[in-house]
Amino acid sequence: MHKSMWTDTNLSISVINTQESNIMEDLVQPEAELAFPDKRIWFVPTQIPKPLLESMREYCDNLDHDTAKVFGDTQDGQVTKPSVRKSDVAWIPWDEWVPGIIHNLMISANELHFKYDLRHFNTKIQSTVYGKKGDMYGWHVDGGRTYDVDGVMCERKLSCSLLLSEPDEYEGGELQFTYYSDNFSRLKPPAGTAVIFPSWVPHRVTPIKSGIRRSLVAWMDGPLFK
Ligand SMILES: O=C(O)CCC(=O)C(=O)O
Repeated sequence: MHKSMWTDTNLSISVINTQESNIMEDLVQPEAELAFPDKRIWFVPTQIPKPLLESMREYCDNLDHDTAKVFGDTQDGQVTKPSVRKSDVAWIPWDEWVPGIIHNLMISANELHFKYDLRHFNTKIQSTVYGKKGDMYGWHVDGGRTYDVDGVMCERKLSCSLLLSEPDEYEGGELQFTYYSDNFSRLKPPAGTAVIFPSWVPHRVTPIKSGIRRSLVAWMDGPLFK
């Protein structure tokens, strides 16, 4: 079953392994009571069978990965910036079978929980490999850039990370979220878990100490939040 992890501003939580922890049970809030800024992390233990997860990994292994980039300080496009982001990424066209699984998860999460006005997937889906010691992605938000689609200003609104690696395959590499100084989550979910969150929530992937962490990352866009 999908779960919403809601965090109170007075509560500091740490979810290292969602299978061993029942803390999320206590944090589930009735949907109707959740205000816009309280709709944050939505977990889907997708039950994707192991052989299918393996096929997804194989599919990603066959892609040409390149050094991940970030938006630079100017409008000149994307640059590599190892102090901010170190990993390898490849891009999957969104009409192939792997993104199809993720898009279903995102559309479902939106119907059940976020209820944003979403229009489309604006980019390809990202296969991410944190495969070298020190690979990481520092604090960032996925949203914040706006653009015109047929006269409608749009932005990234919903983000998804689908973990393809089991927690015991790598050390470090926690997916962390922060929202207010006393509200912090540390996640290392089982392979096949989708973590879906608003693109405005600050998050990071902590440095890999050993092993390889693989994720599939996708975004959905729509007219600006109002
Ligand atoms: O790898 C992940 O789980 C998340 C990566 C991320 O935050 C991003 O690519 O924007």
